[in-house]
Amino acid sequence: MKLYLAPGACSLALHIALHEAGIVPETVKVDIPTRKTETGADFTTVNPKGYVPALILDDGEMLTENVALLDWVTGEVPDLAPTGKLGRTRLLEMLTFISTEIHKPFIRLFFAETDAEKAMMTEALEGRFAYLADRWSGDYLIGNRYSVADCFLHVTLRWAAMMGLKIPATLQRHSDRMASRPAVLAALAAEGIN
Ligand SMILES: N[C@@H](CCC(=O)N[C@@H](CS)C(=O)NCC(=O)O)C(=O)O
Repeated sequence: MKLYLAPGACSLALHIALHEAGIVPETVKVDIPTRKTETGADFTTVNPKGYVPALILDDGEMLTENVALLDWVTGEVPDLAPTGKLGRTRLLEMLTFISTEIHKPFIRLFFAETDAEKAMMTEALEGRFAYLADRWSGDYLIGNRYSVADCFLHVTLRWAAMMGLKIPATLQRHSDRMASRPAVLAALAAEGIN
């Protein structure tokens, strides 16, 4: 299995989830601005969408899109998903929230061209983290059970720290706990970051 990633980018969520699932993928780093892989190949010939993550399965199938990929991991290892009648729906609800309401605004924050845009995205993101913190119970994001959603949240909390956002104490504790998980350490080491 081969994972195309950019170190520390949203692809890190899948990378952590794969390690949690006991899957150690071959990794290929992509330079996002040039869309070249570390071997100098044109990444768009692999994934015409041009963005990471892209996962090549052993049979050659390619999977893209964080929500689908993280859901796929739970198909491989159901222990990484919430349980119960609404478990999968709650997982997709949370992954979609992180993807569309947290991940995408971060992209706007990273590339904000004015202070006003930066302030607007900062406020929006801090509000969304506060929303999660206000509904938090237990140690994990959904139903007090560790899931692939925690992997995705962790990556966005790393970005929040990097951008100096205010993080609620509950989420900071989650991020600190996540940082010492062997799967997180293994994925970071493979990406050459800390
Ligand atoms: N819809 C995709 C978006 C993935 C995405 O935004 N990846 C970023 C890194 S965090 C990227 O590769 N951006 C390059 C680009 O959009 O050209 C997903 O949810 O997986």
